[in-house]
Amino acid sequence: MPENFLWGGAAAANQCEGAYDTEGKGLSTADVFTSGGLGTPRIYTDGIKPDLYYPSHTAIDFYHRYREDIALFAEAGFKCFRTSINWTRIFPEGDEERPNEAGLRFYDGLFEECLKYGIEPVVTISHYETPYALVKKYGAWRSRRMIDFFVRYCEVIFRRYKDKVKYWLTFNEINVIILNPLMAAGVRIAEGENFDRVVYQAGHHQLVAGARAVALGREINPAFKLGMMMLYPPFYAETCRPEDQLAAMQAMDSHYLFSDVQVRGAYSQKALNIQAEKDAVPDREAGDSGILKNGTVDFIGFSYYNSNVATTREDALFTGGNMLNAIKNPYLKESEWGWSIDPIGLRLAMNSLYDRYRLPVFVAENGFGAQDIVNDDGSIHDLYRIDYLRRHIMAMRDAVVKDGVECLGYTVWSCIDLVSASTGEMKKRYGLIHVDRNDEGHGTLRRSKKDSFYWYRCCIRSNGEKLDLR
Ligand code: BGP
Repeated sequence: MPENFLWGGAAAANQCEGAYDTEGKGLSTADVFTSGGLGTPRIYTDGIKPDLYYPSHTAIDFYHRYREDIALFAEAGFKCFRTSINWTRIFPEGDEERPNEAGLRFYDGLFEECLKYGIEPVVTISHYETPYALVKKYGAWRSRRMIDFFVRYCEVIFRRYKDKVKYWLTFNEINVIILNPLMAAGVRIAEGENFDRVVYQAGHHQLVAGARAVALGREINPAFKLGMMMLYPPFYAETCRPEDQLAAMQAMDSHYLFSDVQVRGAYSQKALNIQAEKDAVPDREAGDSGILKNGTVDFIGFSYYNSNVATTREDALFTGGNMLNAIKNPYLKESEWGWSIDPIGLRLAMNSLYDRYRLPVFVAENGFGAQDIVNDDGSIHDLYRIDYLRRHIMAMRDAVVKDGVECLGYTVWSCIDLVSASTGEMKKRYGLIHVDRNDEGHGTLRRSKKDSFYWYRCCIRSNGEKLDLR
């Protein structure tokens, strides 16, 4: 792999920090999601209900234990650590004039701790946690007022951390707004509303906000690397029937709609047609096209877990998948949660993004959720996770070495066990480091290294050369 390749791990504030009301932090949407499970959706409650369990409230207590955790990341040889800033630590309600100093201090400490070990922080500005007060007062990203609140937040963090953080990602998986607008943007859509109309309007506000943030970041520190982040769901056509091929293309179009704006600075004609067809063209202000043009990104972050299948058949069999249930692919095995395991899909994703945009890509999330067994001696032999990571890293290497894709880094999801975004579970574990905590919120929170920790350390030390299972 290229010299200075950013090997590391990823996490998100709301899934690991806990301390949901500590030192002035306000409530975010993530704090009012109960836990769920496979087939049991998480419930979004109106405020906190005393008799319900909310996994983000303590999560893995990274807030108080980050020094210990970052020391472990350093031991694994991480070159970077991707995490997010909890917006509500900085602006508890989201619309204040002044930030919360205690929240800013927390991230000073966190980033300094990373830098102490030579670990580059890669920071997502908004990862699935909209300030809850903004949801109540303005309907979150439905409202154009969110743009100013978001930009104010960005200005504060860009100025504060300008010498500590170089890599920024604006919105986590921006295209997920079309799949889960509540999680991605704090937007709940009432029955009878035009779903697409609401989603594309809220999405437009995020695109404008993101572009303004990029332009501002560049002004504050021209050395910043400002990226976008999308969920990349490669769609295979089920057959070579032209109709299936068209279905696959159209499935991808709905996701490229967002990245095209962030990379090229304008909606494509096809995107406008998609929106018009659904009677969902967002209201735009006169200055918006200039803002979008002026705020294009430097690199493309994306998450990749599984691939999908597109078909025109109506009786197709579905299985799980990240954020969207996928049609079963008979050539692929699946995880316990039904997500297909497809390393070649990662190579295809990297090629498609690079060929389309000619900008460096960053594999910001890739990993394997599984139940782990802790043996009596404390060891955890997570060979299945090693196998998944190994095969995906090999595919990434092929994309870089054989296909010539420019790739800045790879951050495994996740470096440490944390709360699952879709199910709220702890038992769907992704970490290289185990955390003793269960789905009911019990456990010592003790950290211990899994076999995958040692394996990944070896991979990083050899810059992606040594990927043997043992
Ligand atoms: C991505 C999200 C992450 C993360 C991951 C795994 O879509 O950006 O926050 O959680 O998916 O998904 P899950 O936790 O639902 O298994």
